[in-house]
Amino acid sequence: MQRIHIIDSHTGGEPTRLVIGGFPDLGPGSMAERRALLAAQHDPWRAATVLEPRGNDVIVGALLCEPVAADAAAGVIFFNNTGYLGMCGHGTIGLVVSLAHMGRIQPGVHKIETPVGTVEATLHADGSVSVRNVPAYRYAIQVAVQVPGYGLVHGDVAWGGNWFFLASDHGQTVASEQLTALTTYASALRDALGAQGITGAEGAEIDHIELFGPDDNGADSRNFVLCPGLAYDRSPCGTGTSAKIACLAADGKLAPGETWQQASVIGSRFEASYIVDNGQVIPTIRGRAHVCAESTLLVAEDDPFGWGITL
Ligand code: PYC
Repeated sequence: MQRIHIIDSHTGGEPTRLVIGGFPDLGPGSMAERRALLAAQHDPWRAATVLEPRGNDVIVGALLCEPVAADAAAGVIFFNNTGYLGMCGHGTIGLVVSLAHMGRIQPGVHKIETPVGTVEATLHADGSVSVRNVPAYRYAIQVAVQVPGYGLVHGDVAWGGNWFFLASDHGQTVASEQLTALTTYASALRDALGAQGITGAEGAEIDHIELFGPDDNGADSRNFVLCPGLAYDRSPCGTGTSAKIACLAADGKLAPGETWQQASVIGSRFEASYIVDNGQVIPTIRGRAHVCAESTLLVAEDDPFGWGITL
C-alpha cells in the first residue's frame, strides 16, 4: 500500500492539492530538473493524485519540495490532469496558506522556487497572499486565428508563467451560465492554434486560452480561462492575469503600480499590479485561499484504478 499525504485548499474556488509526503525522492536538482524526472520516471504518482477516482479534472497538484536555495521557504512542482505546469498563481496562494496552516511559515515574505523561476510570496496579516511572479511578456500581438465553425478571432500570445492566448473579439458571453459554450469555443480555438502552427516562444504549445468580457460587479474585467485539458479555472488564474497585465502594460493601458481587478467567470477575484525591473514587467497577484481538507490517499496493490483512471 502506498500513502500520499495531502492538504487540499481552494483559491477563489480553484482547488490545489498540496502533496506533503509520500512521493518518490526526486533528488537535489532544480525544480525544472525535478519536474523532468517526475514526468519521465514517476508520472503515475501525478495520475494517482489528481485523476479520478481520488481527484478530478479541475484539481491542480502541487508537490512540496525542499528548495535549492537556503533562503527559500519551499520548492514546488505543479501538475494537473494532463501533465505539468510552469508556474501556478492560484496554486502558489494555496501553497502559502497551506504552509501557514501547517505552522511552517508566518506572515511575511517567502521565496518559492518553481520550474520557471523563483517567485516571492507575501502572507499578509489578514490572511491574503500576494505573489510577485516571474517576468511576464507579450510575445505576439493581435494574431488572427480562423476557428472552424466560429470564424476569425484575434488575440495576443503572452507568457505569465504558462503560455496564454488572450482572445479579444471572440463574440462569447463570459458568464457562468455559458460554461459549456465557453468551454467548447475555447477548446476549438486552442485546437485551431495548434493546427495553424501558432505557438509561444521556441515553438512552445499554447495550452491556456483566456477570454475576456465585462464584469457587472465592478471588476476591471471578467475572464474565462480554459486550462490544459477541458477544465476551466474557477479562479481568475494567476499566470493568466499576469499575462493580461503584460499585455495591458505593452498597450500603455495600465501604469506601473496601478491596480487591476480581475474577476473569474464564477465571480472570485484577484488584484494585480506590476513594476518594471530591468525593462521587464514583474506582475504581483493578490488573492485568498482556504484550506478544506487534510488527508491521506491510499494506493492499494489490488486496486485496478489505484494509479488513476487514465483512459
Ligand atoms: O492560477 O496560474 C494559475 C493557474 C494555472 C492553471 C490553473 N490556475
